[in-house]
Amino acid sequence: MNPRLVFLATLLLAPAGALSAPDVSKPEPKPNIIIILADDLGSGDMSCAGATTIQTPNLDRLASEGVRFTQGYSPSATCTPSRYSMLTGEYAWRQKAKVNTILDGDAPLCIEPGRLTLPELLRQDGYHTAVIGKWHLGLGDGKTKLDFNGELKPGPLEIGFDYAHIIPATVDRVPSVWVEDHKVPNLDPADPIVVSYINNISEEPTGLERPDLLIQGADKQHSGTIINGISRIGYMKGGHAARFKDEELASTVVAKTVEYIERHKDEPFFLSVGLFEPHVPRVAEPPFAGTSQSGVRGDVIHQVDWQVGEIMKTLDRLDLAKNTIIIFSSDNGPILFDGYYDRSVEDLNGHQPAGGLRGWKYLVFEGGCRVPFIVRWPGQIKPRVSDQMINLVDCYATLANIVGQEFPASAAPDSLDLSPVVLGKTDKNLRDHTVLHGIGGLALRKGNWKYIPASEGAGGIGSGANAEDERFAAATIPEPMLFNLADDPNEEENIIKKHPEQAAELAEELATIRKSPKVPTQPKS
Ligand code: NG6
Ligand code: CA
Repeated sequence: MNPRLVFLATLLLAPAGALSAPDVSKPEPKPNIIIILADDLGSGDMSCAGATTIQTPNLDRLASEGVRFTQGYSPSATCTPSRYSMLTGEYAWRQKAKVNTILDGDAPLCIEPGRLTLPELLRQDGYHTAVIGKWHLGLGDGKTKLDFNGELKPGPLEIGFDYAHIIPATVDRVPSVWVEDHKVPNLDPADPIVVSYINNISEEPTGLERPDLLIQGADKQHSGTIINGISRIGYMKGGHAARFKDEELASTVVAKTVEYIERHKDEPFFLSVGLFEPHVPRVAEPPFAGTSQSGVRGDVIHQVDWQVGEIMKTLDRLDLAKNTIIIFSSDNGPILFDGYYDRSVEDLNGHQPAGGLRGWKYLVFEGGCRVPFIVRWPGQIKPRVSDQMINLVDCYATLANIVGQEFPASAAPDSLDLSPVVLGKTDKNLRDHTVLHGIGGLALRKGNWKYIPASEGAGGIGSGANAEDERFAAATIPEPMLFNLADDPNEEENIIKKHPEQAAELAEELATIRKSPKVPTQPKS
């Protein structure tokens, strides 16, 4: 046929708009990013990581559809410094006392407003950004006493988040309320909130006064004002209509998260979800009570799994799964007894929360800092299990690189771009070392060597941690230690006397990293 006629026929038959040149330059839509951080979940707490008395089918599915890192680290063995590092790309201990501690519910914001945090960077790249669940990074400027009846700022909205629905600190600390953007929702002005960590300003009973009212017994530190039958750290008065119910926390996280995803399904979003489990106080929602073979701690891990499953289901329903990166991890390692006599120790039934690793939350031993670490991005990440090292502090540079957003190196000084590792483009260990932070101080892992300097344990940190308590006594390291994790993954044999030169090298390197970030410099992929 005459080519001109072919052209004319095409014109007539073509649907409107089909003749314009194909838009080869049209950028792919930016992937949504959801980081889900559990609270005190151990590297052995998922069934895909060896748990048998606890079942985590949704996490197992997430892992089987993405990469599961067996050498994933939290930057610290406690919450505040870990979350600080994840959002800023900077090790929290560089900030000295401000973020080295575990913050109380009325502590000021520990991230400087205006800082180029990960959410702020993504916001500048066109993302809508939100945080739902546990916050624990402080609220207010610290100049005046925080007033929970007024505007709670600066807070998440001043450091890069467009939306926030959070609980200020931990569920075991007052005030036991949610904060939405700058306000406590459902607050009755006739019943104002008063909070103190020093004086008992409440006429309501404390756990010390009325242990008979408690659904879980508690240690002295957790024996302040009783709210919902649970005594908390600190004292609280008022705000009755705004108080959360412990057995509705997980459902609220799910409801708020689903609502948020539905509202923002048509634009790229970055959502940081802080789950409350399996941190104390452990109260399972009715469908999960008694479902595990490891007591209430196992039950609330089932609740973690359910929440992750609901988020995955929502992405599937809205056809967003393929274009959403999910990172699942934990802010620090596990612990059994952490202030409440909830039978987590007695009911363990042989389960190993840290998968057999030495130590617990608070400590720089592997058990305190090695955490579950799963990244799923369908079609982009080849499903696999990887033993490459990764740290939550790397979320910043890695995600920035994946979405193609540049930032000055000084903005996230300790964050490595591990996108080649995450996307499976290299087998190399681009992170060959990591600094670990616990209540006793710092430690360095380099390759398979692990060096822990001598330290006085909890004495120096002023976190409210009681140094006489055996949980914290383990942070006292009388003699420096050296382990080779390849031969001795559970840090059983201190081989410092056999390898003094190796220990000296790591000690020097730790000192150098303390002084200046990103040393040694990031290896090339
Ligand atoms: C500690 C609490 C502990 C827990 C922790 C914070 C005492 C004796 N212990 O100070 O129960 O609340 O802080 O945990 O007060 S974290 O996961 O948020 O870091
Ligand atoms: Ca934690």
